[in-house]
Amino acid sequence: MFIFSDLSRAVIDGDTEQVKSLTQEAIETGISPQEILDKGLLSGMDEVGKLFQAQEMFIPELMISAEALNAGLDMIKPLFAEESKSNKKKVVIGTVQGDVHDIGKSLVSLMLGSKGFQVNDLGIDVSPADFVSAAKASGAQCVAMSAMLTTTMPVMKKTIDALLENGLRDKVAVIVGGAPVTREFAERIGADGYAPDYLTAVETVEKLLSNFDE
Ligand code: B1M
Repeated sequence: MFIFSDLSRAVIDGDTEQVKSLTQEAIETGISPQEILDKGLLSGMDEVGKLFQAQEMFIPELMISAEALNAGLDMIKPLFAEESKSNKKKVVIGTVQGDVHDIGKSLVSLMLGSKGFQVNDLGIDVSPADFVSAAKASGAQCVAMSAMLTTTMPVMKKTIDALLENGLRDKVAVIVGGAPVTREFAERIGADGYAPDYLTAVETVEKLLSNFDE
């Protein structure tokens, strides 16, 4: 469908107004939010990643593309929320300290919310101490961490250590993800779960928390 390639192009161009208008058109045409996201918005960001890698796009353009993508995402968020049914289990989520990439983390957060989890999204650049205090304060059953830089992956291990030091490690399941994170890395740092994408992340949290009381 042309609308998907047009939407991807608008993300690549960082054209927020065009992203908004095409997203609106796609919603009105009855295209599912999942398709708008995967075939339009994210496929555009995939291309942005390739252009950046090839040094054909630079940081300021990346930021503008991310803003444009987020504008479309904001419009489809309520459509995911309509499917929600509360299950009362609590998840604290964030992008780890030193890391400002928020798109993948926000998608995991959105999908968990749409499945009825009570999500406390701490945003980006979240320190181990902040994960610990949020988990403690909310009585969360799960801590979910995203990292997009090889240099920030070690913060995931530091956060697991901080949960242990604060007596929370056996009370929360820890799931990690993000482009450079692998299952092998997750196992090595003692995480309970790993997911390569936002849909698997939700399935993994559901599985991990199926044995926790509400
Ligand atoms: Co940055 N950046 N960036 N960047 N950026 C990457 C990640 C990079 C791979 C680009 C590259 O070099 N090819 C590279 C990292 C290399 C590495 O360490 N391995 C990189 C770099 C180097 C940097 C800077 C250091 C650049 C610089 O300043 N010189 C800098 C760091 C800033 C910082 O964080 N301190 C930087 C900055 C930025 C921007 C701010 C400009 C912008 C982010 C804007 C924003 O997020 N609001 C940005 C962007 C846009 C990217 C790329 C192009 C796209 C990232 C993205 O949003 N993808 C990225 C290239 C790439 O990934 N190919 C790149 C779409 C998103 C849906 O995918 O987040 O991977 P992703 O999420 C996936 C999965 O990973 C998974 O689910 C999603 C899909 O379903 N997932 C989880 C994510 N979190 C999960 C958590 C889970 C489970 C699954 O459980 C809890």
